[in-house]
Amino acid sequence: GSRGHRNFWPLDYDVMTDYAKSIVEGVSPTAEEIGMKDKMLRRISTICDELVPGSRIIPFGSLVSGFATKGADMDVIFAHDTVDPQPSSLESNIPVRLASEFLKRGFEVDLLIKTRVPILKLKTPTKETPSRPGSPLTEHSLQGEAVVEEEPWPENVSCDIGFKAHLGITNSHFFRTYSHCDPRFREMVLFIKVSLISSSSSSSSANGRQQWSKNRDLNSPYFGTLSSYGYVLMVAHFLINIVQPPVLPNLQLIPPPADTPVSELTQDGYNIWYFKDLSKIKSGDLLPNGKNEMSLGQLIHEFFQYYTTNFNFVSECVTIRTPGGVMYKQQKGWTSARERVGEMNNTYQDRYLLALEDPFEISHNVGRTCGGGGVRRIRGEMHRAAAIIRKISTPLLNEPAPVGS
Ligand code: 3AT
Ligand code: MG
Repeated sequence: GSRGHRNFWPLDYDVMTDYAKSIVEGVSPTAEEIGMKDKMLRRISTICDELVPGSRIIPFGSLVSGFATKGADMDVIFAHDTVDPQPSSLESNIPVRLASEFLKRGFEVDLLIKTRVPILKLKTPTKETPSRPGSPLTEHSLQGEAVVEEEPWPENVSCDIGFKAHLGITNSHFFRTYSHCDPRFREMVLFIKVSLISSSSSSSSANGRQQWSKNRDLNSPYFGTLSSYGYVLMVAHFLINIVQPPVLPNLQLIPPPADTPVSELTQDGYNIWYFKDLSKIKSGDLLPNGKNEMSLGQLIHEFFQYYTTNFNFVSECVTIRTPGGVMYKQQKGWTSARERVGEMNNTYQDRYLLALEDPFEISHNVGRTCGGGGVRRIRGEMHRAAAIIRKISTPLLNEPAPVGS
């Protein structure tokens, strides 16, 4: 802009760092909440096992990765050895049966089938609003005898159940390992989640000091922006491949020991190897150029600056595993949108306006949910965030610039 001198100011990130830390602390779930969710998982697991003996509930997502904010949803996979991929009727369809069961228990229930794999969205009953009669499933006359619970459920907790074991479980543990490498990774993810993207999970935490957070609505893959996971990839890419010296080592580039079991090497045909030895990771030996000593505030600022000025959204692809971390859409053939047919014969769009390569399923663009408007809004908010940080980090704003002439 017109204030060309601003780049010569040495920025002081103390205020920003303190601010970011207070936000992170404010949105982190308490030990009590984590315990409550563990217990809920066990109860849901028991219900599923009663309905489909031998089935398992496997958690993943932010509860596993450690990137959960207060009130975050729970993500689980329903796993069973003999799930019929082509159910012969609505009644034999496991997602539908589970939906019906939780409806009877007073949950709010929604079954999404337009997604790549079906997702059953559950929300525990609240005292004020018992299960809504207008819930989509009642149209298929799935309600039955209400089940009386021996113990009330914690109110207003959401749980998404997926029906196909997928790399989400692996990638959640992958990022959990990464967050053990350096606490700034989790802090950045949480700060960016609440400051920039979150419209649901942070609004309840009502932190009056948030300056740019109110319902920015940039975290809605269903409505043309990005999933939380997408933002995690953007932060990881920045900390592994961009900032110098890197904050995080590239765990995928460290060769596996010869005796590594195949289950740690490949899954669904994808290379899922990453280095998992926490004691080595924590020793710092994996960072040949020494430890990055930047403050949290500076890293957040540089993150926003990178994505608003250096990263080329049109031609480049965010990648974690690639040495050097630079990849072009052209190299991946990610150039024009195409339609695909999903598991339930539904079609969905693959778009490449924002290209985020999944660390394992490298043919999958995690940013495919982003439309043109979504990308513009995300970039706009990042711009705004960078400008705010620059402002609050510029000391002695009213004095003449110390450098330049
Ligand atoms: P929230 O706390 O829910 O905001 P999260 O990390 O749990 O953050 P999501 O609920 O959006 O994120 O997704 C749950 C997990 O599913 C996270 C990741 O392991 C996996 N996942 C989500 N989106 C994708 C994707 N597009 N590709 C691959 N894995 C994904
Ligand atoms: Mg989640």
